[in-house]
Amino acid sequence: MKDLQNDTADRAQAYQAARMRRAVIEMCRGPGQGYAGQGLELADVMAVLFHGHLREQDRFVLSTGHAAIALYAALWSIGRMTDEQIRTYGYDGTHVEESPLDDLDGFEVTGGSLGQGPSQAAGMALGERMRGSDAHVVCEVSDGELQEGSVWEAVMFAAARDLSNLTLLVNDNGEQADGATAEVLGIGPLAPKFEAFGLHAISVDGHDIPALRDALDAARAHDGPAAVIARTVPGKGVTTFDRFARVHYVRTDADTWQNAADELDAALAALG
Ligand SMILES: Cc1ncc(C[n+]2csc(CCOP(=O)(O)OP(=O)(O)O)c2C)c(N)n1
Ligand SMILES: [Mg+2]
Repeated sequence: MKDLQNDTADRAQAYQAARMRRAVIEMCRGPGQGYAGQGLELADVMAVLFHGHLREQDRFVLSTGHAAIALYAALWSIGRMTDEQIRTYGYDGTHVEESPLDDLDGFEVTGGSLGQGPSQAAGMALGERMRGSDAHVVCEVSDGELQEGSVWEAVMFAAARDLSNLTLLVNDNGEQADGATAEVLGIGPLAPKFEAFGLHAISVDGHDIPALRDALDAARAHDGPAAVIARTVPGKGVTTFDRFARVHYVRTDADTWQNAADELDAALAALG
């Protein structure tokens, strides 16, 4: 018999992911541009994190500054940002910048300079342990960021200090600003690499909500630091965005944004 509790959680998180995707389009359609691909690809991960996995005392570090749109959507979905706030995304003078500042509620670090989050998150995890807290730190990091040496210093540090309260969540979308990550500077094979550096590594489909939930739970339960490598698809959820799948930043016309909004409204209605 299907587990009713899990079934309900799947549906609730899928619904929240659909809401977040719709919010991502709402953020970009005003200025006509933004990091829509990243917002859409991270929605399932964010739904699992912000609608179940993260507890009050836990900390979420978004290392990939330009993926801030995904965290804005998540914060909006839990009522920590308003419609009015998210609609200022990317405009001059807004606090809701394309790359965020750490003085914004929900943002632990300023992430525009890539590759810094894992070190900061490892420091937070050590600090939480030293003060006797049971807080867990989850740090998102992109595949492109894994080309930064600082990430691997942080991973070695996490292993050396046995930071069981740290999970690295890799957004492995196979792309970076200048093309396919494998072609710019290959980073694989990722799981054996993290294992060799002393982390427990779990690979997962970044759009499979139950599998993501299990992977994050297993990483949290593991006696030592862990990496969850989530394979994601840029622009996931909007079929007309296939042509943007290899585009780091989306700038397009009002009709295209409207079509995306219509498709996501239909997806939401089907789930609601
Ligand atoms: C330290 C640093 N080096 C270079 C850049 C320029 N840069 C901005 S985005 C980006 C691509 C990073 O890869 P990823 O986050 O995987 O890109 P995405 O999948 O979101 O397209 C680069 C190199 C930067 N912001 N910081
Ligand atoms: Mg990438």
